[in-house]
Amino acid sequence: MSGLIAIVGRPNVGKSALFNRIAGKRIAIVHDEPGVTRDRVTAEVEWQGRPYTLVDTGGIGLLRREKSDDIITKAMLDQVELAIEAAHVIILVVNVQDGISPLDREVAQRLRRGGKTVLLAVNKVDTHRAESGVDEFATLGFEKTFPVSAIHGEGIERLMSTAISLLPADAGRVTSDAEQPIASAEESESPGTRRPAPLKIAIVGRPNVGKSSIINALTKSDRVIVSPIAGTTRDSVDVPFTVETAGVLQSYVLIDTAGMRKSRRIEDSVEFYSVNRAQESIARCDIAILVLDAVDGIVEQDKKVADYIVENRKACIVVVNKWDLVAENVRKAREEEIERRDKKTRTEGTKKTLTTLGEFGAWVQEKLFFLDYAPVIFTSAKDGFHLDRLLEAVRYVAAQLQQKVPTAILNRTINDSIERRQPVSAGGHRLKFFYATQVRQAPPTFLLFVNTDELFSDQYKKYLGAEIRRAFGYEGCPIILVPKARPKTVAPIRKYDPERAQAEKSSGPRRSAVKPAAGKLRRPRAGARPNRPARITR
Ligand SMILES: Nc1nc2c(ncn2[C@@H]2O[C@H](COP(=O)(O)OP(=O)(O)OP(=O)(O)O)[C@@H](O)[C@H]2O)c(=O)[nH]1
Ligand SMILES: [Mg+2]
Repeated sequence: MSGLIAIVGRPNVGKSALFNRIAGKRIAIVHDEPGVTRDRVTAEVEWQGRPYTLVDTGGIGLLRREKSDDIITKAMLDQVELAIEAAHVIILVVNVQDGISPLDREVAQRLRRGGKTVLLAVNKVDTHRAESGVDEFATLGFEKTFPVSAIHGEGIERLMSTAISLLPADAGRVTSDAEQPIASAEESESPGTRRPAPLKIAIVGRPNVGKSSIINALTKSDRVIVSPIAGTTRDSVDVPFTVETAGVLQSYVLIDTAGMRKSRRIEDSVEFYSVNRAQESIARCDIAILVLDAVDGIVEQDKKVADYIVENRKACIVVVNKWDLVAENVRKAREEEIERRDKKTRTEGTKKTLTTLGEFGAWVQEKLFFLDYAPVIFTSAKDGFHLDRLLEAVRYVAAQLQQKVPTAILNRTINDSIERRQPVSAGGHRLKFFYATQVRQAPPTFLLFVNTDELFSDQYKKYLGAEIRRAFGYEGCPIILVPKARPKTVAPIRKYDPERAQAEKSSGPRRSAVKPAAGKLRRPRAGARPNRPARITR
């Protein structure tokens, strides 16, 4: 059973601070500047054993008549309307230090018309003197008034106990597209809940490439704000999302993030925090979707974001969005190319224009060569082009992240690779491999026992990584190879050990992980084959 409690109020009254205080962690950006939170932020919270969904509506915006043409304000107003529609209990936050503003009155009026249960939280009651200002708010016409200090955590207990008691007993989970409850990974992993944690997918990229549009298109809702103004998304917003394929229900949390700009262009501290939160989102995600703009191509900042994904060793899918804007030109170029080919008019040495998605994909991978493990998908959030492929890629990469390579097959693959290409010796010493094992699935991490790790060059690491990829796929995932040297103090296994020889005589040869004399990996049992999965097709 879960109900929905929405926090509403005009900008800068302390909604986000209250949200954080109740949710118990720093989720929303709190900043002393009006209109900082522009999207709703949702969290699944528990108060005295009762689970419910808490929504920070992101400010009711300015008076309609004051700035009716401001699209962000309008979008914000729409979001609040949505939250009001979906909530069981609404907490209206006002600021005791400002007194009642005309906007408070407008909001209160709108809420009273809405007919939902409203609790009035008079915030910033940090001093005794401030307490006397609380009575003034009675004129807003709400029965239940709660003086609180979100920053100091005062009065929250009383407010929330009342809010919870007012949730309808049968309030089921809110399941509309517009307001699905969020189940964060940590919560899902908590003991007692058996549900697997939904996969966290961070949508990242430069400002204005269409990150929020992709989320809205995938969830078929207006869950996050989209606007042509770069820098619309300020906070990271978690959007729960469920898709059913072939009868299997998959749950994800899509994380909308702020566009990341060059740090020297960051204009204010709010943007600094936004970018910070976007980076945090990459750090906590399972898969990062790097969104590029088809019209702009790949610019320096795209590479920076890509770099950040690689640094964090995250699985990744590259999305080239706004394909609708270039599709027509690409189609024409393709026709011309075919015509040229038919007439054989292309002269030697002329550069071939890219005309197929496959060619474009290869070009993107070449440009982002350090992220070349990521599949490239071309989409249009506007007309829905290839969004199904994007979902397919997400499913595929998620499955790759769960792959566990049997040790025997892994060792045979590495052994064969070494046989095909020996490591180069340095100063008379050659790198020797003893044994390999997969120690982690996400990201796929392999421990390689070697004689000396200093001899394991980056080049050879790259070669072995590529060989593992060739054998097992791991498309979309970085492959991490960790060489582990045999400690110098440990002597190699003695050539002759009478006790061991005796034991082997009676029970057959004992399996040994380390075989220094052979200098190569032990062969796995015959018949074991690497199962390389099919690639994602564009
Ligand atoms: N033609 C076209 N326009 C798009 C597409 N996706 C997004 N847009 C437009 O691009 C603009 C920016 O979209 P947003 O979704 O707000 O971009 P964002 O990446 O979330 O931007 P920030 O939050 O500012 O970083 C809006 O005007 C969208 O309507 C697309 O596939 N095709
Ligand atoms: Mg956005």
